[in-house]
Amino acid sequence: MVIAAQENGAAPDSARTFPEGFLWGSATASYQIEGAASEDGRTPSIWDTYARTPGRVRNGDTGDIATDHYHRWREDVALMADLGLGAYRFSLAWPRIQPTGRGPAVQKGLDFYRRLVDELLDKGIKPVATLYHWDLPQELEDAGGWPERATAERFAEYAALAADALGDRVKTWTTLNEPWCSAFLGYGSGVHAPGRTDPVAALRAAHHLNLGHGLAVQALRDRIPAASECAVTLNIHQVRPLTGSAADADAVRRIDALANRVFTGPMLRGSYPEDLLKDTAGLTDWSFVREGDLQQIHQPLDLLGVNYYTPTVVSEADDSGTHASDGHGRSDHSPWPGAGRVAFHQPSGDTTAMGWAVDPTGLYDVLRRLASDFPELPLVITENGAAFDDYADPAGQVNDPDRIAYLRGHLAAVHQAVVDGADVRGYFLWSLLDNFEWAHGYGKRFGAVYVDYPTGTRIPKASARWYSEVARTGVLPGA
Ligand code: IFM
Repeated sequence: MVIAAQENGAAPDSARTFPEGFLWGSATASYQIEGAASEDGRTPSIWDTYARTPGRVRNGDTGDIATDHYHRWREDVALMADLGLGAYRFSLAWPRIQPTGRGPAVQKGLDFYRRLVDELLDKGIKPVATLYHWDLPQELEDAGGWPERATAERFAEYAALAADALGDRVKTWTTLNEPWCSAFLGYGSGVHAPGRTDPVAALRAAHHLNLGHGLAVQALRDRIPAASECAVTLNIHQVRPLTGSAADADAVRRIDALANRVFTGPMLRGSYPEDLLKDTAGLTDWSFVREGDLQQIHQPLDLLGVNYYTPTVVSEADDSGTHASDGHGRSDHSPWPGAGRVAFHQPSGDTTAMGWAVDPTGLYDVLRRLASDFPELPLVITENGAAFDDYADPAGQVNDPDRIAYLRGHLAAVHQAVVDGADVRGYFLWSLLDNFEWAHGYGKRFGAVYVDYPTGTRIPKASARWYSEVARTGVLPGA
């Protein structure tokens, strides 16, 4: 590991040039930015329901208006063009395209994304579409949600509709965003929608998300040009032991199985990890995995999307363990079914406004591990970034040196991973805009562009200008 000089966001000392063709982009997600929650036929998703439930989201915030991107998309594309970004990762709102989660597509929903994609292409920005970034149509949740196989089948039908409408324009697709959050925060700890707290439902959800991914990849491949790319985006956890003890190493193994290998196993190897099945045997016999499912899930991919923010530090716990400091929100219910006695620890050093430790070495380690475990699979950082307590000063400027330091450190880590052999094809800053940060509402600002919510005014932060220079030149400047 040779990026010690950049640890904790400290600056690298010499300029680093990224490979020719490296993709520089930014990312968003439908519910977090679009607003227009009931326009043009869109119906509630599980996040609409969750956000409207008192006590679930800070301050009672909802995505009803969000950044009003549904109406300001042209301005947002112009912002990206001004910043010189080469790519934009966005998600399609399932309830905008298929409001009940079944049946034909709503033309107005498709038209919105066609206009957006056409504008991006017109400005020379590559569109990268995510099919599912957590906004499940509420009707599908009412019918059982991700714990049920039917949801995976519906997801493949929706993928087909999206591919039919946009497959001639969008050349890179990712199926799911962070299925770990959908399964384990949504159905385990309940800190995400739909807010259920049932460990078995969480494991069933993980399997049906895997199945949905595999079926959706097949639906896409049947419709999009052969040269188009299919991916999935995983928030690979860099799990580290608190001490060198064997007990802590086993805590790492158990969390790694539930955080990472429950997805990479079936998707990229065609099987669930044996140790995961054993660890969770007291909860389920996994009989919801039917014959043939693993073949359906294990589809060849062109890229693996990696989201990284901070490492996870664990140890064996003396008692039943505390999950409060695992960085994923407070709940009396664990998002780690079957993990047993695991304690989560705050890594030392600087933190972002989320309380997440700033540690680019975690990103380096994730990339090196994936490059070694799946050497044939190119990687793309589909999300990386940080929330800080940004504000516009009296001159209307937003200065965010901490975000620049964070990005600098993490880009140095990506560069070093590339130098050391990882095939990383691009980087998407999370996020283009300040937006609805799930259970934190609008209280956490991740954007490179500041949003004044009452007026919708956008102000590129100092970090946006800094990132723009990196994106235009492909060079991470020295300190
Ligand atoms: O805002 C989220 C995003 O929706 C998914 N990945 C993590 C981000 C920051 O929490």
